[in-house]
Amino acid sequence: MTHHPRLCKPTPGERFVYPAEGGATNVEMRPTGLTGFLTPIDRFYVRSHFDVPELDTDTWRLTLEGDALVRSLELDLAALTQLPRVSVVRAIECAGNARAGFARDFGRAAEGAQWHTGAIGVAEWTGVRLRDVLELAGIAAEAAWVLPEGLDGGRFARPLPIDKALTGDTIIALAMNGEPLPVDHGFPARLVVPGWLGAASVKWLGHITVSRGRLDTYWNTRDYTLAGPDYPAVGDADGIPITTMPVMSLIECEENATFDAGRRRLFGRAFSGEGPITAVACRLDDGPWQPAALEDPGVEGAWALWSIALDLAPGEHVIHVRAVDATGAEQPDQVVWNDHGCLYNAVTRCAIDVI
Ligand SMILES: Nc1nc2c(c(=O)[nH]1)N[C@H]1C(S)=C(S)[C@@H](COP(=O)(O)O)O[C@H]1N2
Ligand SMILES: [Mo]
Repeated sequence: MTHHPRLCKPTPGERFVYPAEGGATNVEMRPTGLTGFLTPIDRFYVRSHFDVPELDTDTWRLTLEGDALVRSLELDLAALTQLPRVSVVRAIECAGNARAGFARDFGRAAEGAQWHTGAIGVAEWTGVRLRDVLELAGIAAEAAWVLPEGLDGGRFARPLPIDKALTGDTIIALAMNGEPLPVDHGFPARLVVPGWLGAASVKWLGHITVSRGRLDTYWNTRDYTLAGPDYPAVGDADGIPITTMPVMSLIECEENATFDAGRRRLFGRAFSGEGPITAVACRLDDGPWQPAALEDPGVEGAWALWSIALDLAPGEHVIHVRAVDATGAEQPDQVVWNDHGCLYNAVTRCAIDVI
């Protein structure tokens, strides 16, 4: 196995931004230039903790073991492709998306890559159900936890409960937007765990343990937790392990973009792991909240597109956006500080210049 020093796909500045403190393996999509509903591969953000491993389809194997499986198994790609093929359109969003908001609101940065709102994407993922793969090994009635592990240098791994693992849209993806899974996104096989933080969707999948007891890793006990003065430690974890992503939105506009005065239509997207988006409202500066038009895609686990026409007068302004999901949850005015800078979802803001 050879290692690439960083990302593999081209990440030109017209389409991507490298967040501060993100290193060479993390890149987010620019908020402008999105056209269709899906995020094209050449715009999809990448979040990798280690160098990208180069894996070979001929030698790649997925091994399954654990005290809640009837038998251990080793599967090659041919064995996976014999299972029923499924395609799902789902968002993957990093738990650290919009982390830069903490620095802006609290005057000090939370640890980690200073993402703006581009660490999210929606793709069509094609592959096989995780459930079908686990059933090949026989799932014991006592099965409680599933630990998928990546084949990257640090063997990134994060557990999920058996119920989530057995949900029909939790899949092992082999393709993304109709292309073989790109190297940066987990070639040849990655997990897709809809609605959950991106860290659950383990890339370069190589090993799965199914167990009767808890299986913890660094990434659900020391990172990807809500930790800090306002959050309790939970068992061995420094805070509350993150699962579902809360309601959040993005504005398809660069910070400090220039607009000509007049009536202008602004576009954006909103997503919640808890359920469909039911409303989006916008306000200019401290003006009244106005409802945005929602394009309901009818796609569970993906984003909704919104737009609004605003009358822009010359001067500096701030656009505010608040999305609401089907559970009634909405983007709050302010978030509570957490040390890892996760789940920032306060009202989305973008400063603009109108001339
Ligand atoms: N093996 C492995 N899987 C991984 C990661 C990683 O570093 N290694 N990063 C996780 C995190 S934190 C996120 S947000 C998503 C990002 O997926 P993407 O790079 O395809 O956008 O992958 C997850 N899966
Ligand atoms: Mo992430």
